[in-house]
Amino acid sequence: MTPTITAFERSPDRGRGLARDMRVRWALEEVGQPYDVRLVAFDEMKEPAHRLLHPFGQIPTYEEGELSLFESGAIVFHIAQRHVGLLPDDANARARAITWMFAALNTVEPPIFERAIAMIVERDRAWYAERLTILEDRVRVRLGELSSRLGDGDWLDAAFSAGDLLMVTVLLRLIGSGMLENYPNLSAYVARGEARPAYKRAFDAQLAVFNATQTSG
Ligand code: GTB
Repeated sequence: MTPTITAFERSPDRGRGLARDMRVRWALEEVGQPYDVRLVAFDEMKEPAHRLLHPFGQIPTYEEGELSLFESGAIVFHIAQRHVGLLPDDANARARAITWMFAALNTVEPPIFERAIAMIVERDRAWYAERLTILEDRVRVRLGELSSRLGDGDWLDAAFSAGDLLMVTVLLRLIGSGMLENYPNLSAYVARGEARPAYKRAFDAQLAVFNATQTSG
């Protein structure tokens, strides 16, 4: 059965692949699972019909027959469990890969997300510069720790896994900030993720959505 995911009809990131449908698209591409996409407008996300799929009125969602999921991490985990390619067979290696999935979403993403939100909603506040410094310091702490653990490895735990997929999507939010560049191994790690054919297919698919909005007006 072909799953259907939801994505922004008009993503505020203008096709840069930063919205969270990107990680779901990438996971589906990695495992070779074709999928359909239903595009939703901002107001539509808050309607009862969409809230049946997503209690918080957001994207992405995932529907597959009777199953309906929300939360990008849970969706990627579901895809990784159902298909070969995103989680190792060895039980301990699998548990470690799942640990990295949680680390990406629970430990590394929060300070990066906080910074991104502050840059949007707090920019005009008198204390913005001071707050941004504090938030960026927190991001740097996590980047330093992650960089130390990655060392000269290609991926976080031997083979590429769903943990790397989520971590790369989290770090991509820092592109253009100048912060990632201070950790050459992390920059190379992100580039390694972006170079994967499955990433490129997913990226092109979401970019095509943005490009279509440019021609349709
Ligand atoms: N924890 C949930 C998950 O991981 O699935 C969070 C889902 C979420 O934040 N969805 C956002 C959404 O639907 C889109 S991805 N927002 C609409 C709303 O809440 O009303 C977050 C996002 C949005 C925009 C950019 N950007 O422009 O760069 C990047 C990321």
